[in-house]
Amino acid sequence: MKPLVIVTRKLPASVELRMKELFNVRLNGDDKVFTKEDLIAAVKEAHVLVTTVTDEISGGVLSKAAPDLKMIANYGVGVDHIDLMSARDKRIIITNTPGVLTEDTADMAMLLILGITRRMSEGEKMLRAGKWKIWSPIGMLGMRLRDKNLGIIGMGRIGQALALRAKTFGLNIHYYNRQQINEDLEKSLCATYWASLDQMITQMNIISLNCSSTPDTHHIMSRRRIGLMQKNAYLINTTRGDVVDEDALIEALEEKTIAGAGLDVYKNEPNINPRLLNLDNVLLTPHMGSATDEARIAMGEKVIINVKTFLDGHSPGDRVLA
Ligand code: 8YV
Repeated sequence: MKPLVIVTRKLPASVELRMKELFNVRLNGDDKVFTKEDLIAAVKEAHVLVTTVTDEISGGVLSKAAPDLKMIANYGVGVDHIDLMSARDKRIIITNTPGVLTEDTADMAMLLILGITRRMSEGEKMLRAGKWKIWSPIGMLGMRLRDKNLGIIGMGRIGQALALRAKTFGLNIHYYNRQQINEDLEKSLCATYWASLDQMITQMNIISLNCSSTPDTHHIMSRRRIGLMQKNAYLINTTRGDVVDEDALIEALEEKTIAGAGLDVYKNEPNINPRLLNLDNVLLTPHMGSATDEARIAMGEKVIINVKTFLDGHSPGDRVLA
């Protein structure tokens, strides 16, 4: 009997087809999201579990895993929904899909920067509601990007890809990162490193969150740090909701102590805080940074390669904890 691979969500057709050719796979035909009970049943039966961001693989779920569960191959980069320490204790290998969604997620961050500073969503809503009466010299004014300061928190793959784009739009690139990136790369991105995140925040017109979500980055944009932002500054988040204190952000947006926010990710996805929905100074998208045909197929390819490598007795390239 070949090892059983259970996939929790419906994946692109070509990915599922290849999985059927290669593995003894159980797909999720109707794409019904697994409940906690479904996940427990899956970890009791599978040798390999293919998860996504919508599966909460807690220590509780993993405590029910049968010894046969050897691998969790995540479809996506972020693994904050998986209890990594419990997985390590149980010697379950975790893999993810880095690299193949970098460009698309950076595009999304750039789109949110352009969209919120030029009030795109607000303008479109006004037009669709039949409220656009006449062109006005003082109507729908936004902020020009050229010569403004963009502060990138997290200068990894996606942060760097955003810096490249933003440079082309004339933004000055600043960044905060666990480690300063190498000098050549810094030069090529025209990026200025800040050792103090607090100091960087006070000087920025736009702040973009591009760090991964870990216990260290939880609420990295805390209430206090949101309070350090300029009144005309914007916050962009394409990583995970928990890197921002969402309640404090909403208050700042309501009280207009900052200019606006472009958000692709939220605290309790897909349940969006209704106060956010009532605001005009936000541009909100439903966690779609990697939502291109190309990225989603490439993510599937990565999962297939990781699982196949593992089942063939080798160490997969994208192991999260080595
Ligand atoms: C994915 C993401 O689509 O890769 C990530 O971490 O945030 C998304 O772009 C999602 O996580 C799929 O699991």
